[in-house]
Amino acid sequence: IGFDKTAHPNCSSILWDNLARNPDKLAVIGPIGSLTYAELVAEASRWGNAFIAAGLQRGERIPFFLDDTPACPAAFFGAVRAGFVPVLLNIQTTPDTLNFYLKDTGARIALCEAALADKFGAEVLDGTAVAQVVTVNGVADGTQRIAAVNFLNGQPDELPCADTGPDDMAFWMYSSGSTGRPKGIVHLHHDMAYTQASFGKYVLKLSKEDICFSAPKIYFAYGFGNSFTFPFSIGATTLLVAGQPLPEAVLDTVETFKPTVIFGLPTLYTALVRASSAKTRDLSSLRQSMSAAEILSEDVYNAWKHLTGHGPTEGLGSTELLHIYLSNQLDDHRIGAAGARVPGYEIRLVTPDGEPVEPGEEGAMLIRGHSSAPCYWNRADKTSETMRGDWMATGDRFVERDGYYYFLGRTDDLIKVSGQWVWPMEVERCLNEHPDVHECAILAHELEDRRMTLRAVVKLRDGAVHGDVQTRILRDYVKSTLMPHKYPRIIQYVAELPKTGTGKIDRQSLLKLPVP
Ligand code: 3SK
Repeated sequence: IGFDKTAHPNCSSILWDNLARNPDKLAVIGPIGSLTYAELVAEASRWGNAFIAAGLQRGERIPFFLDDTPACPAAFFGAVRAGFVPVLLNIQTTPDTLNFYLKDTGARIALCEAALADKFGAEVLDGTAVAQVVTVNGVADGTQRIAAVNFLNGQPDELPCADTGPDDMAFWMYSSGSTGRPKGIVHLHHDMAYTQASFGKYVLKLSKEDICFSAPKIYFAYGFGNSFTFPFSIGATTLLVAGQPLPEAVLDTVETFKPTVIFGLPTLYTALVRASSAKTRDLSSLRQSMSAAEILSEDVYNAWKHLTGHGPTEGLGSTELLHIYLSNQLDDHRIGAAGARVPGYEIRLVTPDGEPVEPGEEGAMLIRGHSSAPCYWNRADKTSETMRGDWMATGDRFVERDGYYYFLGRTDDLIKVSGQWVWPMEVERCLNEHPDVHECAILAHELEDRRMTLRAVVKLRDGAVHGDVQTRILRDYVKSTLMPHKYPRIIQYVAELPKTGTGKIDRQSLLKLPVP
């Protein structure tokens, strides 16, 4: 793809290049307000200057606990231009994991939505180096809190670029891991430009007139590319909407702001086509829809095509690679395939010994491309397992037919639910702590439409009564203790869990248990 990484010493140029190109064009629109490129650059400069004034040193991490509003790109691009390292955090993170993130990043300053400031209580800050929490989109009481308006007050609206290089650390995201402890995925300054030079240029093909709307949030790598990298790289507009992307709200947003390109997951498209108002909505602004992370069912594909005139284009990516490396083309959809190799990425399917498989045989997928994270922060063990030289082990098993890759399953225990990885053992531990549960096992369950969900097989304690009420209690317990997407959609009760000869839960026989 002829990518010259030396041309990308600091990823803020993705935004700043628009100053010369189209300063008065709308960069961001949405319910909170809009900003032209000139206004967004000025705001980003204030953020960068404020971080410098706060005494941060080059390379220091800044956790972002932010929803999708104009403040997010402003703070992100200001931070990276000034040489700091934003760490994009899922705003549904539980307090103990948030405490882990704050410690792992070693951060002294964190950003937080004012409406979520309660999440930064004393127990979350305990043992961390965080001395200041900057609240965005409002003011919140509390010690160590400062509202963004005050933090930015008086800061200049121009910001010279720090002397970074293409291979310097630019930003992080966290990914769940099969040990339960999340891993900080380190991305470099040239990585965003690489995803634009590959997926952006060869598949997405946005025009300057496009308005992009990503239901997945910026703190997911998928949303990050959709809302930041691709629209800003070519001077298009991004539509940022805070709050949960519930189906009726998403349909309202499409009617009100008229995006031309929508990005979602199969879960969203399924909910949208089933929404009671879907057929009466004006979706005519949409010329293109993208779906990723999981397999989309043919029924949902067809129903969306019926509503909008086009089916979603499917792709698959990973946070480690920053965006999509397998994709269908806008005018060539293979339903059921994750897609073909995106130019700029090399793919190998290998046996458990690392040997290339024969054509048509299944294998574990390795990917190579210049948007690849070099390491997990402070996790040499996990880094060497996953990052093998310049190849990345994705943990997915695939078979290739006619250049298209078909997903067969994982090489580890992780299950992707609503586009996010879940470690079944974490959910098992959580359910086992509920006073009504004697023991349980969590299994992957594929829905008819091919999305994955979790199924719990539970033996209750003596005296606990199974039924709908118990099921609701256990689901709510997981939702509130872990994160909402980790709840088991199916819970079935058994008198005994089958065991292997060594006394372990016999998962093979549980797989044969009929699902109610
Ligand atoms: O397929 C995914 O899960 C993914 C992850 C990160 C970035 C982009 C995508 C589509």
